Amino acid sequence: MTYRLHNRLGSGGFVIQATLAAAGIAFDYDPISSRPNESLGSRLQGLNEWGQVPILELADGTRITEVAAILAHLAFAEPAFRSGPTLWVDAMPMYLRWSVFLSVNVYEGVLRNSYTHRYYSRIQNDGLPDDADIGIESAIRRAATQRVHQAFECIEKETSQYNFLLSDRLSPCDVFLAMLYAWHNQRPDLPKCTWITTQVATHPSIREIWRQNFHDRLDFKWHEL
Ligand SMILES: N[C@@H](CCC(=O)N[C@@H](CS)C(=O)NCC(=O)O)C(=O)O
Repeated sequence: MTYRLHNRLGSGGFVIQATLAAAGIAFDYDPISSRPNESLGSRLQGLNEWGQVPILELADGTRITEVAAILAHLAFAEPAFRSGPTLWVDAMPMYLRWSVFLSVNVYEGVLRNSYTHRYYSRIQNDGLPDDADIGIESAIRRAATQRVHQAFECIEKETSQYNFLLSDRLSPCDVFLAMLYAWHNQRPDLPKCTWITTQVATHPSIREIWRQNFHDRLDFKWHEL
């Protein structure tokens, strides 16, 4: 087996699981058990000091973390990952731009909603006075949700000439966007992001993987549309 994907069901490794499967690339799946929004435990710590999934392990034992880095590696290393029959990386510069944009501006914003206490604790440690603590968790969540929404709006505007992010064909970036958009706390009211998410969740090569990961975790059943 060339690749081993360490992930927790319903987590960011969905993107890697779905894109490897869509590209027809064999991999071994190591399920890490824990609940969403909870720490992933000592076994994971041994694999990734930062304590997060996904982790893609290569044949030589190298372990790559960070969804954007894994997507970049696979696009460079695997022709089937970038040139069909399901996934197409039609423009490498834009592929790098949008996968990193999704990581740093959207995924990070989603984490502020899921793990708000991390950002809050840091503020407390910085010595803000007590009265600044009132309502700060909900303020962080609201600001993060707004910022994530703006990031999706930016993507819609900047890619308006195409159906998908890079072209009129599905790319791994679209799979990444779909997961993050489905996680977004707001009503799915951005037309392009909604359309891409529906295409990804109902894609014949992806629908079952979406169901396994998100059926029990997301109220909105994108894969049943
Ligand atoms: N920047 C990372 C974020 C990965 C991430 O936040 N993964 C979550 C699951 S969706 C996680 O492992 N959370 C556990 C934790 O942070 O303790 C990436 O792009 O891969």
